[in-house]
Amino acid sequence: MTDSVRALRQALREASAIVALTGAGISRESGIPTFRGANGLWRNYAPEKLATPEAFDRDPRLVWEWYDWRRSLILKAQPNPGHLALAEIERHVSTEGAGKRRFTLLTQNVDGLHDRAGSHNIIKLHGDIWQVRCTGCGRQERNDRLAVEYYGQLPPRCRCGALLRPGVVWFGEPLPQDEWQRALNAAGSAEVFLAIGTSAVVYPAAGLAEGAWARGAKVAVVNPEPTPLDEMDTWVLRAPSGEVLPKLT
Ligand code: BJW
Ligand code: ZN
Repeated sequence: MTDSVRALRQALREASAIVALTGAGISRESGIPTFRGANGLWRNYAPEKLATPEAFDRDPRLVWEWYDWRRSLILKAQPNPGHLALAEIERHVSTEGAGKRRFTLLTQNVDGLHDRAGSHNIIKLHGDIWQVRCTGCGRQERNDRLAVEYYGQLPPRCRCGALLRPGVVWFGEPLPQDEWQRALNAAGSAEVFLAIGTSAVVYPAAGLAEGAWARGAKVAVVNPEPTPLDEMDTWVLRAPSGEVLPKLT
């Protein structure tokens, strides 16, 4: 075990408020592609170009096909040791802490793998791929299959006649207000802030790590590649999260 891993493990045992922010990288070892980087491409489209209201307005069928492709990968995937380790850290904190210690998981991911791994205190900053919302009447529903099977056609339509859309946050859209407020509160009082598997280029989520650091939190970055957060430099663990996180439990 490296010195950084040992020191972080000790800090996690002692901290009364721990926050983890996860991104697509934590699900990479479950077989789910990240957004940025070569393996994120789908039919030659960059994901950042598809996750926009403009792309949906232009070609809702194309955008739904991309979400259904991602749904199909997630249906086949299992939580990996990284997801499981975060659930285990939360369990430790809540049992040993007797209500005095807090663990909050902020995720930018929409895949639901943290829920399936057994985490409870999860704040989903960018929505949920299994949630669907009507662009007309605003009605919401959940389903757990491919949209093309569930609705029989792409793009699916609401009973009111308007298009249904994935219940996720696209570029240019505000994050859900309640989740964002809770995330700000958690990050603002974190003693240890873990940034795991995120390129930390998408705001406002990336700013949570900066905010926590500015208020004195120790920041740990878990990522095989460099990120802008490495500058904060309490601990930088440059390895896949499925390898590192189990060492912290
Ligand atoms: C591993 C690994 C392994 C690999 N282990 N790691 C300030 C400055 C500039 C711009 C802005 C700003 N504030 C806002 C903006 C605009 C914009 C933005 O940030 N743009 C930047 C890109 C420049 N932000 C927004 O538009 C946001 N909304 C907003 O600000 O609203 C304001 C508003 C207020 C009031 C009214 C109206 C508006 C919304 C952002 C929404 C982002 N949505 C997406 C899609 C979600 C749905 C879906 O999944 O389809 O979110 S885009 C995509 O990026 C997705 C991700 O959650 C997000 C972050 O990506 P993530 O998770 O970091 O993944 P990658 O692929 O980037 O990185 C993976 C990492 O894993 C890499 O570092 C690898 O090295 C690593 N890795 N293997 C550990 N095994
Ligand atoms: Zn409707």
